[in-house]
Amino acid sequence: MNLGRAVLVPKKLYQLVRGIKMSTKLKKKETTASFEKKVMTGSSMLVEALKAENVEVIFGYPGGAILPTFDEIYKDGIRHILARHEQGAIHAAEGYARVSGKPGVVIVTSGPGATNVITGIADAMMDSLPLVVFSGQVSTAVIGTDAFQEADVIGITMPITKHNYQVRTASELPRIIKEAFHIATTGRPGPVLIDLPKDVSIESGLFDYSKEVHLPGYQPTYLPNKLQIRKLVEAVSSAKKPVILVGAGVLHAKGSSELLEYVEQQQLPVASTLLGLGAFPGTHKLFLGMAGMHGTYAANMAIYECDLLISIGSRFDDRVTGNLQKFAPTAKIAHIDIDPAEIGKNIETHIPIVADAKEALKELILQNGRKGQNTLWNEELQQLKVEYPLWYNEDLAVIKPQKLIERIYEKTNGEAIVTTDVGQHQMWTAQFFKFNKPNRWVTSGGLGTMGFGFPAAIGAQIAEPNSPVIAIMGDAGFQMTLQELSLLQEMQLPVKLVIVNNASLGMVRQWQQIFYEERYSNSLVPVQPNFVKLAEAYDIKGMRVDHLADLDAAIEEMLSHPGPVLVDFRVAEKENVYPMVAPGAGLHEMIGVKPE
Ligand SMILES: Cc1ncc(C[n+]2csc(CCOP(=O)(O)OP(=O)(O)O)c2C)c(N)n1
Repeated sequence: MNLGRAVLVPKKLYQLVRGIKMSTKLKKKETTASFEKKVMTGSSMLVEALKAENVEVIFGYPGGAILPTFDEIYKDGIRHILARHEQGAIHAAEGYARVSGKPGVVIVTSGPGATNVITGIADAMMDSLPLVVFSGQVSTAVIGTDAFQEADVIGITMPITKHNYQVRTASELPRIIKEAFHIATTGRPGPVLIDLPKDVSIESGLFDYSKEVHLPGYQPTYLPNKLQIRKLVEAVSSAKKPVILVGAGVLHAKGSSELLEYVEQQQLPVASTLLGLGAFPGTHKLFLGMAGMHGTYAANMAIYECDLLISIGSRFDDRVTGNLQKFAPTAKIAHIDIDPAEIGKNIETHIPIVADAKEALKELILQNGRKGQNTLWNEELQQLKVEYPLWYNEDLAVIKPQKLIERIYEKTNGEAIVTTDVGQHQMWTAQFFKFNKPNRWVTSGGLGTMGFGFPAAIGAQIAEPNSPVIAIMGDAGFQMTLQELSLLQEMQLPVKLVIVNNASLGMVRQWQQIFYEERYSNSLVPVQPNFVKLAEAYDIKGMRVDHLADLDAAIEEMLSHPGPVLVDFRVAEKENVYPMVAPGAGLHEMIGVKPE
């Protein structure tokens, strides 16, 4: 039965929000080899299309509605990683995408399989990660009847995907897959979902995998408007207190070397968002550190006092800005972003530049504008870096979590790929691990998803089998997706699992201590599992470290072990992340800037 074109759910609102710009021009892009046209089933088409897109690995979990596709995966031999929970599969795909720069591909079944990837889809949407997610669906004849394992995945994922499709005939599948990869990876990257009813995956149609995508309504703007660039060049020339705020947009655009060149050309100080870390070298003299809630004093004061703030690929997240009324009150704001919907969303912008970050930076370098008179400002900021460094009180016996991160940084020479979960350990890692290279830092920023760090590390290790990968996690977050120990055991990936064990939901405990008069409601977990035995149950080396005296040797043993290792580091339980911008405060109103 041919029902004509796929049901393209009207998504204008979301298209606007995520920068899918309406235009009448035709987009043509040649990315794939031409594939022979032939008649085949929907599920064979899916596998053929993935090969045409040069997909090397799929993350997924099978079930009834997607069985024809898994049968095809079996016959074809295309690499599929069987996670132990769909959430594990999608976070692994996110880690893979973050490190490789390629789209992560996920295949799950209908109903619970699909709903189990919702958190990951929302996470990828918030952090602009390219994913193509296939969800099985019940047959077209029973859609809408509450059939077994039916869920309205199109409805559920509408606000958390860059686009979604429900396929209605096999012959439209090649076009849909082609479009999905194009949409996921171009412009501002994001997740695209394809809902595939079982009968469509069984029926036959003509496989015609075109080289071209025709999406007249989707035309991301890559090249900057030269007049706007001119305005920015002039603003930089006349600025006395300029600062750059760099976000993950620079990483997505692969624009790190251009950023470095531009910064050195103009001698501009740089602050970073959480997700932007690594886009600019963390040990560079002009780097001020992370800005925002747990940012450095120098970065936050630079933003508060600057007269020109140049945001490149950052979206002025509330964790970065603090109280908007008090944000950069005397600054002219320039905002470079590929997504026009971000410009002016949170902050009034004086120089908007809709462009790919790399292209905009290339143009700025080319213009080679007159440098601003900011030597004094740069010196002042250097002084702030020296006077107000990140700090913690040392202890002679107990392992301070900050110390743990510092020592891991030093012992890996900062070369490792580091993933984190969400909480205090995440902030300490962002503060104390200096990322000098792009795409070594994998964390859940926008959604703040506990359970992300471990599966993301598996995906990162699959993307880069020869690089050291360390997952730094809280005791609570690790337990949200620890079922993937089974996958780690099976694959024997050399991922190092670091549990920063403070026997509590640390970040929650910190907020309760500071803002809820120490009423620790459901945040203390004094009874902890035996993580060593847990690791050993999966034939993974397990270690526990209680004393500072054993810290260095334990880190060395962990790093030199050829296979996977889990280390339960028992750290100081009541340590807080400082400095901190309390909710409602401005960036200049940080607490805990200096030791008490
Ligand atoms: C799925 C999910 N549930 C709840 C939260 C809220 N939350 C943020 S941090 C945190 C505590 C995390 O504890 P742990 O993993 O031990 O890390 P720590 O803060 O101690 O380093 C919680 C509950 C969240 N971010 N994600």
